Amino acid sequence: MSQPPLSGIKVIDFTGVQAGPACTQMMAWFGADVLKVERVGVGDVTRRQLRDIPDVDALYFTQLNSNKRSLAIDTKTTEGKEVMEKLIRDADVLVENFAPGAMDRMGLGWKHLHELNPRLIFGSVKGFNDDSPWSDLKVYDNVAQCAGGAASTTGFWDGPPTISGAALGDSNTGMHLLIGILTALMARQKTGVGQKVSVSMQDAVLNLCRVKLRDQLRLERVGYLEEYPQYPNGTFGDTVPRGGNAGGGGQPGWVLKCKGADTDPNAYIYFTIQEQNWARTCEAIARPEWVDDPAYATAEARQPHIFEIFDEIENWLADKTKYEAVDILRRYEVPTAPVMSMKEIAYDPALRASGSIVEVAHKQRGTYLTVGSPVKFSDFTPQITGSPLLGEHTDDVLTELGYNPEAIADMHAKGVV
Ligand code: CAO
Repeated sequence: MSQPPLSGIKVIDFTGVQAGPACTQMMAWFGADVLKVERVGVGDVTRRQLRDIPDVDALYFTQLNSNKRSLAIDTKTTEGKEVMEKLIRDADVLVENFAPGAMDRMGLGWKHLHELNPRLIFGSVKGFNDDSPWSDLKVYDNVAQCAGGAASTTGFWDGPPTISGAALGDSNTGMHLLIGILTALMARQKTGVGQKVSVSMQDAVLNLCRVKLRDQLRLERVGYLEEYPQYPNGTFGDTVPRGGNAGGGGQPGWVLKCKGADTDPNAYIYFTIQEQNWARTCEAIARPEWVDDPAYATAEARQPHIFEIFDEIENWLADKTKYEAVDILRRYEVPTAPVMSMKEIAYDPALRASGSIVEVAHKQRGTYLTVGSPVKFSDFTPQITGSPLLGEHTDDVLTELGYNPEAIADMHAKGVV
């Protein structure tokens, strides 16, 4: 392919923190011209959050804003708003994830954007849908994980609701928004008209929790959930409990300890007991007698003492590292993988080879490590480049819009850019 798939698509990236930037970053990876519009002298708050090097853009920013250009401009000034409106007239997509009402307060609500450019697609992230009783709330990732059902179903039954390390509220919402924007771009090919695409973080989390809603309905009908650790020896209330590390499907599984767990907090594997693979699983863990033993032979017979079975498997794992264990178990088709630490992920040669972890150049840092595209194409390889410095492309963009050097200097002097 000579051109990246989204080349020619102009995106105004009016986003901050994680949910919006994750969406526009992926558009940039796929070839769109993504212009990040940021506050003068401040920029996206993540430039300064959790810095590891003084006065240098934080990794939080660099990992979510690669392949973009940056325009620093005060969009609340007359001149700044004029620049924004020029950009909007020529853009395909504008994405924002400000606090509820912020776009309207800036005079850039959907109605006005649509009038300025009927072809424009307007992507918007908020914590909650417009008709939610919580629509006015400011929301970060963990808030959404709680509101979307993930927290109440994550963790152990004797502990509090728990947040996932995966950004289910943030980057996940950005991915949902991206699907919506690409769909709207396809619709525009037929109609010639853009539309507003909204995703609430609560909905994006819920969309990943559908098996938990499935479980709620099952629980209401039969009063128990046979794949949860609470079955059959514990009790169920009227809502889906936290299931620890239980599998979410019909195959029981658990995180099991391997050799070295006393000193390495990640010396574990996930072990799945696949029903149709029970005989080979027994062979793999050197318990061939379990194949025909009535106490072990069926899933129903195993469930009452499933934790004794997991204990036995841990005994088998005690003299094997997680990698050795997986190497044995893979030969018997046991669905399994080591628990990977972030350190192992960062230096994993296979993830590097596949472009899933990449090292990119940055003007202040030298290089930095970041997550590359999780989407692989047969005819296109995303080229990940570093994130822009604040306002790095301000003058270029103003020149492209037709401002002469004097006008640009005047805007600098007034603090508009
Ligand atoms: N020039 C001038 N003003 C600008 C500007 C620019 N280039 N860019 C932003 N602003 C203004 C906004 O208009 C807003 O002004 P008002 O408060 O007067 O309307 C102000 O800067 C701050 O906007 P904000 O949305 O960033 O506000 P915040 O930091 O208080 O809240 C957040 C942050 C994330 C809680 C909120 O934006 C939010 O709830 N967003 C929706 C959900 C979301 O995406 N959450 C974050 C997910 S990632 O963790």
